[in-house]
Amino acid sequence: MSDPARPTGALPVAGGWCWFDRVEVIARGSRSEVVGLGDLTKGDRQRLSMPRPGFGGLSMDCPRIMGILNITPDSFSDGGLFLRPEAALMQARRMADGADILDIGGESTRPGAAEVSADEETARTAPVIAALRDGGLALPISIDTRKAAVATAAFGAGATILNDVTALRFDPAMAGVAAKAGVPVILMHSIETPATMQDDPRYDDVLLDVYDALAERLAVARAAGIPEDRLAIDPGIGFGKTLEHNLALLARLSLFHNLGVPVLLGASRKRFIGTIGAEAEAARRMPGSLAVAMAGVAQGMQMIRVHDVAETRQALRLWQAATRGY
Ligand code: HH2
Repeated sequence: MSDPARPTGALPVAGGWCWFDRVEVIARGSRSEVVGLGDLTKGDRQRLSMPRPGFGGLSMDCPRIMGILNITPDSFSDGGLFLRPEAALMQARRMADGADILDIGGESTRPGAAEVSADEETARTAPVIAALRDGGLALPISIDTRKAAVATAAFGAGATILNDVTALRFDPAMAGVAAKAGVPVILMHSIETPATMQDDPRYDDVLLDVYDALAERLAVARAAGIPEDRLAIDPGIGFGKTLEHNLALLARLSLFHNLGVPVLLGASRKRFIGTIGAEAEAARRMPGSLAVAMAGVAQGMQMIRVHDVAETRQALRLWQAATRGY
């Protein structure tokens, strides 16, 4: 909840801007049940309410905006726009105004996308990251890649966060590289590869399957030497998910706070926004993207990954002011 009429005894969600005074208990094969805080163990209450550690140098007590820079010819909404280094730099500088993090990627992971070689992906991303740092940009930069070689080059050029849409599954060297670099890591849920992930994806229970898979990836990351206070998770909207799957996840995003780490939501301009919002053109899905981003903020999502940074900043300022009442 984010209502100012907050009952005594309500607890903060992850030390942030939302609160809760009841929880929904969800289990496989049985109906969910809403219970009061008194029915939780002390450990449960603590895990859900304690402040999250800072991530990539950013405190997690207010929603953070991650601006997307795709240096690709074929990304689903901005493919080709920022492939030239000068265009990429201009867009990065434009976004740096309202963004808390810049997320730079050199390979499209849209449904059906073909793999790009590590050399090509590095050539697209590392020089732009280096030029941004040379120009004095101080914002955290995440490298959006599933390949260890690309990540290594990006860290060398000045990236400070790893964003892996396969949660360290794709490249066996990735976990070791991230542990050694000492960078924070975003573990996103996905299945298979972009080429095949939308071929009839199935889950027993999408919410609990994604939750369990992320719990398993967190354990793998910790075992590889990446400490918990450097990990964040993301349910991976649109990655091996149908419209129904995406909506089931969005309606109960707050479940993911139970994994004890910051949660990122990336829904910007994705296909389900076009379907429900009746907008075939991805670049025209900003209004729907804002609505979904604010729905995520209302469930305590600590990071929101977006294409339209200035518009999201404006929406967030207004969401915050209108829910606070001052
Ligand atoms: N979505 C995309 C890429 N990377 N990373 C995280 N953590 N979460 C996401 O939801 C996510 C992501 C896909 O979107 P985009 O980068 O706009 O497109 P493309 O993959 O076609 O470059």
